[in-house]
Amino acid sequence: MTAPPWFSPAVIEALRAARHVAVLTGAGISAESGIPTFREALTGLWATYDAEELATAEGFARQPRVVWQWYESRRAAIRAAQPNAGHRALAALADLVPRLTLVTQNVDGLHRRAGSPDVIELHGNILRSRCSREGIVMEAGSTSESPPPCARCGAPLRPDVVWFGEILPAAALVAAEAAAAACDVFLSVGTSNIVYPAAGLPWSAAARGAPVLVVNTTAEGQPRGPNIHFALGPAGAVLPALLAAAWPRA
Ligand code: BJW
Repeated sequence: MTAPPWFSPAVIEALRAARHVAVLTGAGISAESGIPTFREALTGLWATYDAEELATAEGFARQPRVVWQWYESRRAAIRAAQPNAGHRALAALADLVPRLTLVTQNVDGLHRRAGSPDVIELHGNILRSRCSREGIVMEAGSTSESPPPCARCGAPLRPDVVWFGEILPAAALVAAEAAAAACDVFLSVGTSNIVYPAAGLPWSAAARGAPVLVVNTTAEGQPRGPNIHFALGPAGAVLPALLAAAWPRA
């Protein structure tokens, strides 16, 4: 039997008293829904590719069919997946604190499907496509082997996600940075915390003295500091346990 996660009493107290909680999630929160994390998505059939080949505009220009097929395979897995207990706990957290800002790097839409309102999607959404020339956004539509042409201008469609070297959606980034700059508690859940600017958010909260709780299966590579706390374990177990520890009667 696995031991229940241990939470720093300082984090539990801060959560109970918080007026504003900010949460940053990454691919780890969707791992228990059966969706490979970003770096795991480059295994199996895709093991011979690296992220720069598949998740950059240059890679798409070089090999549009290969990149499109990688995204189609991930879309199929996401469409078949269901939100898990970690997503549901964060949806429930919105009713337990006066203000919650949920920021995700994930492109899978599972927070919204779990019932979280107002999710800030920093890296876009894989289930949408957009014209690679004019940027017009549309639903991904039916599956195909190669990028379909834009109905307006004929340029290839691309996934509506943010690739390396691309600018994040401005309004989403401003809202995420404002939450990190104002929150009373910051939760960093299931992210390797290596991709910027998202990886700067927990640092920004911690630098102001806000307690940061890192929820991850490993502490390796995570930010460290006096007010950075850890709850190690799968998010689908740790987040419901966190809510039960902070609000035992809820
Ligand atoms: C579990 C678990 C369980 C598993 N429970 N946990 C400053 C310094 C250095 C470099 C840069 C910098 N600023 C910008 C850069 C360049 C670059 C960057 O950060 N590179 C780094 C690699 C160093 N950033 C950018 O290019 C960004 N754009 C930008 O900054 O524009 C301005 C600019 C442009 C040009 C020059 C300079 C500035 C854009 C970044 C876009 C990232 N896009 C991707 C792809 C999205 C589409 C897609 O999905 O295909 O977003 S990359 C990929 O990484 C994806 C993810 O959202 C993102 C983060 O990954 P995440 O979520 O952390 O997943 P993993 O797989 O890394 O980790 C999973 C974690 O879960 C692990 O820790 C596990 O342990 C854990 N886990 N099971 C809990 N059950």
